[in-house]
Amino acid sequence: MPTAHGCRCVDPGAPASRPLHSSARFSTLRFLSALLFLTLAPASLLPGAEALPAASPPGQELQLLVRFEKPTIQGPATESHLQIAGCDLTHRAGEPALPFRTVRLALPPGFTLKKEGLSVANPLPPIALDGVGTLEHGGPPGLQSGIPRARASATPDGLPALYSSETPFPPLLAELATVQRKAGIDIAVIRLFPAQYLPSKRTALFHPELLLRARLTPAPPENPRFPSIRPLDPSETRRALAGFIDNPADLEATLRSLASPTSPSAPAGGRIDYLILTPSNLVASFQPLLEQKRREGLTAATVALEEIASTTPGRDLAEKMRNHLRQSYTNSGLRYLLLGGDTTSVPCRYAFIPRGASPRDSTLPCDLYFACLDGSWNRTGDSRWGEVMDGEGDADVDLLAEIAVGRAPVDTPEEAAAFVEKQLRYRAAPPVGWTNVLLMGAFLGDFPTGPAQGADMFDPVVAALPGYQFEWLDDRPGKEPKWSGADSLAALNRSPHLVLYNGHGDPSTMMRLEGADLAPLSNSSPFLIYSIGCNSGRFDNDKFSPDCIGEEFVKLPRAGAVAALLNSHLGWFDPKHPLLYAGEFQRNLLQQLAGQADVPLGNALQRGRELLVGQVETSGLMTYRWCYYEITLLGDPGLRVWVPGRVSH
Ligand SMILES: [Ca+2]
Ligand SMILES: [Ca+2]
Ligand SMILES: [Ca+2]
Repeated sequence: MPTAHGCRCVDPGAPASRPLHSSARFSTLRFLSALLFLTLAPASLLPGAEALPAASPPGQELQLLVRFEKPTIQGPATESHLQIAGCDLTHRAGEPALPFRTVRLALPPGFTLKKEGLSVANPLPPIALDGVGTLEHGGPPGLQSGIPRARASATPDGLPALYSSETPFPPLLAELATVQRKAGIDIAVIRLFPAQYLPSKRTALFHPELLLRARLTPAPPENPRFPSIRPLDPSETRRALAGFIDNPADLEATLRSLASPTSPSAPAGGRIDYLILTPSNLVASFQPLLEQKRREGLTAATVALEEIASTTPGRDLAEKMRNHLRQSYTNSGLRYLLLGGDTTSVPCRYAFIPRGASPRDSTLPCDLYFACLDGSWNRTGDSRWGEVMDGEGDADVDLLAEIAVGRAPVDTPEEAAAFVEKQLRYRAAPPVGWTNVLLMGAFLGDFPTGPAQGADMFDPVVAALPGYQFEWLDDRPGKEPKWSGADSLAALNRSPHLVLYNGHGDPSTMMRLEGADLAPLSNSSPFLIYSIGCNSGRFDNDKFSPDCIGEEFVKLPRAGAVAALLNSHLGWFDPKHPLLYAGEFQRNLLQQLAGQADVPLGNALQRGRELLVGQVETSGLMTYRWCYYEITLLGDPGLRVWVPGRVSH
């Protein structure tokens, strides 16, 4: 695959999501952080949702009563927002931004949900909200050329019927986003709208309670080539879905009905919690990491890729690897996968999201393929994986992971040994500056909505990390860089624990550094990086091209990063509300790390990602889907991150 380099044109007429490639010009937008941050708590942690007993006959209808706190109206009357605790906002081109609550319902075996099966009742009369003003509308969901239809309806002028209508919008209070499967259980993802807008009157209706009814229908037959998989141990299903679904009592009933009357016997081939897939010449280099996992109580194993290539069916090596993982998940209890090599030896899968005129701009390296193990990920059987119709039974492709996945982007035994050494040293004791966070924010550019600053995305990050100290490299309030690569290097050498970079990037550039600038790095403890910039995690270079800078950070012997969370292609933000898109995924990961004791990095990444599954689009330019697919962990998915106040040795 070719890699994308250089500058992409910015359309000054489109207040849209923007890619975070480098070389944009640099200014300040006071960011409405409170307004957007309200939406973030996992739904299951929120008060106000209670599952009601299933209607008769059992198993064919699920009901959920959801109560909502009263909305607040924020912003100027010409561009206001309705905010409701526990709700996200829609971001649809030209449409008024409205709060919705993502509901995730575990379905009983053998049943599915279609959109016709959804209905909503209002147990209480709606409350009229005056003084709402004109709600801010979503910008066009991208700026790439070649998609004129998206642009035509990108403003309210393109949707005259909606804005002149006397009918409350949206007309339906519930919308089926997708039916997914995780840990053997089907999960209906539903958007529930507690407020409706009356554009012609600039008022709204608020529904303080909504009773969601999901009438189920028989599930379609399975694809015999990719039959359903279940975890070896039913308790894994309970663990995987805890805090994620809104009807845990229904799940418990399902698990009881599936439970074997006798204790499960040990798997014939032995249990494998943690697996490294690597070419045979790197097996020995990863051995110390296996031993560390065993000391942590996991059963760990390495399988040589050559063995999988010769024994496992599949149309190519990536599919053979995934078929092996599906077997290992079902038969051996697999939970973690480390891809032990760069793409020259351990292939990635390329996912397809139509985004622009060029196939290059629609195809991205996507290790999520090895985490989401249901179905084939390419039901249509063509050369495009991860399309919205590539799930089984005409459903969306699998978006909910069975296992946590990371990649060690190494090519040689020496590189693998250096990678492993940093993993072991990081876990041996808390890093030197383990409560220190380096925040790097860069000016993102001038837009029709005003200047945008990467540092504005850090407000929720700071709130999510109590007990940490923050060092800032920050261009605000100006439009010129206030910090240089030398400043970056000096701050990194003070050995912070977390390094967050919110600015533009490309395969060779991040934090105003290039790969060749990293040699003087001498941080005494390896740090953890999260960058939302474009392409700094573009790990799929061919053997004639240099690795991306994110790989260089992770590969650097002794110093640099223990792990990096990076975009494998374009990163996206909203110039008016920079947190949107890539920043939300970053914030979610940090909330996951800070909120739980000893949560492994790969699990934190995946849970943070999956809490945004209600935003993943199936049409338009699919900006959330793009972010969802591309965030890549270069590092050990089982790495337990040191968190102040939540230390275990
Ligand atoms: Ca799945
Ligand atoms: Ca396909
Ligand atoms: Ca590479």
